[in-house]
Amino acid sequence: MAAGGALPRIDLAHPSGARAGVYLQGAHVARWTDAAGGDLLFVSERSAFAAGTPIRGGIPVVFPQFADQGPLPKHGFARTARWERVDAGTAPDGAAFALLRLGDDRATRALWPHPFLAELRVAVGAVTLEVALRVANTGDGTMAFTCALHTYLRVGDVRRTAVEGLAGVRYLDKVEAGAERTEERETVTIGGETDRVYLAAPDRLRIHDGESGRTVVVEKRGFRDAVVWNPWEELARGLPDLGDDEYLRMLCVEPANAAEPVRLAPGEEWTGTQRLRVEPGG
Ligand code: TA6
Repeated sequence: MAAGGALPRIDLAHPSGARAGVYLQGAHVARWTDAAGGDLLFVSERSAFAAGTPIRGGIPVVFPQFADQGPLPKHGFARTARWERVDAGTAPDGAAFALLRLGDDRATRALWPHPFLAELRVAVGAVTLEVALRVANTGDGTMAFTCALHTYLRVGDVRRTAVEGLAGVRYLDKVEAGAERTEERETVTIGGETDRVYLAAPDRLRIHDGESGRTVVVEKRGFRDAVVWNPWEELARGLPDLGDDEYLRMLCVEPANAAEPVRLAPGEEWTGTQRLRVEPGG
């Protein structure tokens, strides 16, 4: 177990040289480098890495409330909760993995009155990172939650970054007060503040970084929606844990159940998985 600032972290190392770092706070993947040494996740230079403060970058686990869609703290409590390390090692397919767990306690029940068990499994291969969130309803009543893996991809220049795979998909545009629209573009480029929930999005998207020539293929299972977020210049200036120009080096593409909650009867469980795969630039 390593420490980043004061926060304990599990470091994963694949024989190929690929690496990942997972903080117990939030079960937060805050570093992923592939076998070629490419740094794939954006983390802000201003992120505090302090107990109780969300990490700005990496893959925050959003649960049990997406954004401000309810009475809980923004994006729920999972991203600042202390998760427990259950297991870590080498998976049968050779991936380096870690399994972390979060259950309800007095603090979570004060905010959200549901007994639950959440597990996050992170697995690193030579050019892949797989993150699976499993949630079980361990109580006697039905529970409903929204969630996301709020993935900050590192890009050379967001103005030269393209997202492929969203043509024809309906989306809620949070920059336009939640207006519902249809994506017309084969290739979505970012030229201003962007905050969209693409509804029932395709399970595979390609994010092409024009600066490095690198493509990251994002595959999801279990998650219905895909959120695309970049704060752009003005909003970024208002975020104390993001440098003024850092918005240029990040794009969030987030598998999510944001528009409609997941509903679980007692004893039921749900799993959502995201698999990221790097295709190097030519
Ligand atoms: O997923 C997009 C979003 O909900 C945006 O509206 C934006 O606020 C972002 O998440 C980051 O939220 P945070 O609380 O981490 O500043």
